[in-house]
Amino acid sequence: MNEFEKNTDNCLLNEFGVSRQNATTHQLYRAISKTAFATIQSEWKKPKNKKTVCYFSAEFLIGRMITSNLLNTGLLDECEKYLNSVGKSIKIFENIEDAALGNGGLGRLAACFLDSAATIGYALNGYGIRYRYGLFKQSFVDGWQNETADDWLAASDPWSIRREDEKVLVKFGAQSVYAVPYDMPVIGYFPGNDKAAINTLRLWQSEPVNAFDFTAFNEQRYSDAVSEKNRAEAISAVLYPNDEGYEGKCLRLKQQYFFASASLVSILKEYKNKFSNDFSHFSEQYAIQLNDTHPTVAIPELLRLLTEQENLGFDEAFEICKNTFAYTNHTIMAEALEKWDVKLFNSVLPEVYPYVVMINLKLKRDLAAMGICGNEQNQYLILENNLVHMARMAIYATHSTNGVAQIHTEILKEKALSNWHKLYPGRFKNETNGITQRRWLKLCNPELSAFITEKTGEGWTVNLDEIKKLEKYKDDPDVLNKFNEIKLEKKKQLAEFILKKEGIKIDPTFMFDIQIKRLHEYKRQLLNAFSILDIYYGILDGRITDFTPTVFIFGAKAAPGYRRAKAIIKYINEIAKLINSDERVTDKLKVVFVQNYNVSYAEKLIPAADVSEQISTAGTEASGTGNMKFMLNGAVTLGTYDGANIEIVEQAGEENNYIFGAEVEDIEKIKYTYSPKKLYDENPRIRAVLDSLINGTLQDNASGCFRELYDAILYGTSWHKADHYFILHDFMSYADAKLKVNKDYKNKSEFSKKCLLNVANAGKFSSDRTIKGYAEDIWKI
Ligand code: 26Q
Repeated sequence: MNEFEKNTDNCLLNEFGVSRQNATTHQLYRAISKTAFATIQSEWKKPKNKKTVCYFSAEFLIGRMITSNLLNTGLLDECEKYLNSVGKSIKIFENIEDAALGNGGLGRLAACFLDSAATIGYALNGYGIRYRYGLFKQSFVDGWQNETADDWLAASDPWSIRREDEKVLVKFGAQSVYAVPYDMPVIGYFPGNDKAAINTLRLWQSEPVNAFDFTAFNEQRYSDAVSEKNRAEAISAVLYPNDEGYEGKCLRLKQQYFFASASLVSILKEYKNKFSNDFSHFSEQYAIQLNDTHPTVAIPELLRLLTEQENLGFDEAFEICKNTFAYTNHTIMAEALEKWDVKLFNSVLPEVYPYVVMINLKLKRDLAAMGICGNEQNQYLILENNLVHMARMAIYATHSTNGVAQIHTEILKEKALSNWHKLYPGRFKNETNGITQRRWLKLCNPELSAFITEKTGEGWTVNLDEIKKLEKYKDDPDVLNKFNEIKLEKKKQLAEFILKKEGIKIDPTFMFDIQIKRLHEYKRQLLNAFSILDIYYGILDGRITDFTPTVFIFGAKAAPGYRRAKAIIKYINEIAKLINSDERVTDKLKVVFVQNYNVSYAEKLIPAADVSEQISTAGTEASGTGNMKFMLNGAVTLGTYDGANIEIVEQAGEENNYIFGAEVEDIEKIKYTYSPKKLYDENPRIRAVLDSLINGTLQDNASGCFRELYDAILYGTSWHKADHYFILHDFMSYADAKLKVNKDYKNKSEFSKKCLLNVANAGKFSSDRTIKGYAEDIWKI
């Protein structure tokens, strides 16, 4: 018996009194995790003698930890053998919950960055919130989204260590709570890589200072007795299930301050252990990256701590802040930039607000010195119109602002933040997003990974550029065949999983066309839905012949308060019902909306895709990262010139992808004259799909929500013009592109060649490259 087996057996015996033969899945999960954890313990928390990066983020969408940790420690095979010895496989851990402590792209990016930094060997630690409940679980009831709490801790959390001794007191005016850190090891990819490190993800949990009020209890005021506990625990209770859409809620601000303040206090403590009260080295020792504006309250908080507790002067403290902090912007849409009502801010954080005022005064002086006076200043002010503008603070009080894809950064510089760019041109940078190839190829697609390794060597796991070596096989029929076989195998596996989870049977020989991402109007799931209906009508009326059988797959969660997004889910589910029950198209068309789309589901869907749907209105998707995952797994992109799609096509060739629709410049030109009603009146195909919303073809249970979608597209609303996201404008171009993919798919070898060329040219999209970019351009490490 080897060490791993011995230790796991011991752990099972000691903790649960069971042998491996009769251990439950949860017991095995815990014992294997603990054993793997023990093997890295001595490497963890070794002090590192270099600059440390602190990645502040309200979200870390890490997904399932056990498999990636086993992969990175090199224990995956041993674990598989261990489980095989009792007739099980690593698949049993599919029932273990994901850690869904994030909404989507921004949170998943943070998780990829942790993996990359540890693999490269940078000292980068994550700081965030240990939400009691992560993103809600989704199911469909009669086609409507239903939400329930995500109890991710139910199976215990073997990967975290509670550090009672490092808890921190956080004050909100009269209320005080403890922030208790739970540390998770972030394990770099070790096999064959001597640079790898083990970093830390520190997540703070909010707890009461006094858990129980005995006096109140004795006076029979039972709810008073636990009210402090409830109020404290509320702070880290739930992740806000809302991306983009701004919602100024007092609890959200408390969350942000809670983790920003606790993190800073613990960083300062660490720093002072080394340098005591000499703060002149602080920004050489630490870089703090703000993942969007969500942790930006850390800026006035650090100012407060340095001046009030460390007795630094304001200007000196401000310089330290500026040199330490850097800000990443993830959205173009002005309405999504965080702003807080001054009254609310001041009442929740009375100790911090004065520092916002001081930063604003300093900004005014700087503006005046640059010749910007009077009303001219308003567009820059952090305090304007009774609002605290977080993005303005994040740009002004840091040394770097970056966008997340070339086009996004250009739009920031030329439009959204052009005024700031004029003031501080040197501060603006681009760092195109990336994904970790360890999770998004090696782990989720072992079949393709093994084949790539066979053809190019092992190097791509830590240097994705090496995947380019695959390109020389683009005309090799054996390689293309094998490539096809692997794709078919992944499609079979997905079909089996979907049958089990959704009870829907899909044919793995169909083409798989997949759109998975948060549900948003700008991402245009509705455009996809319309085009499917158009294909359905086209097949029925004979306009479309010779159609390659296709299954259209959706996965998406809608923010619970986003009514129109929920209407779109219902609409797509009704389309699925209509099409899947029509025997005339059974051998041609299938539509599936999977429930509870999350990281683990993505790991199954992405390797099985032939077509990746990336169809946001040009100029709206900052980058996208799902697009990169599909590319790496050999799907072609059907997409607009938006976000990172542009760079994907630049790498893999336009001829190997399917680009359609208006570009940013086109939209600029038409945006004031655009008339969707005209397109509707003139084009019978557009009319047919749109009318399905109101003519009884599809039922919304008399809620009126389909009519509302219809009206929004044709007539607009009080807050948006008609068809704000140009769905009808792009419809024909999209429908044509979709039929083109469908036709091209028939030529198996030509199509596989496109897929292979996408894989071979995905090197740029490793988050290893991204994180090296941040290290060089921003953190200077
Ligand atoms: C803000 C205020 C109140 C409540 C919630 C929020 C909130 C929460 C999450 C605002 C935004 C988010 C998440 C945004 C996000 O995921 N953006 C995506 O970031 C990716 C990584 O850079 C990009 O690839 C995507 O294009 C972008 O949409």
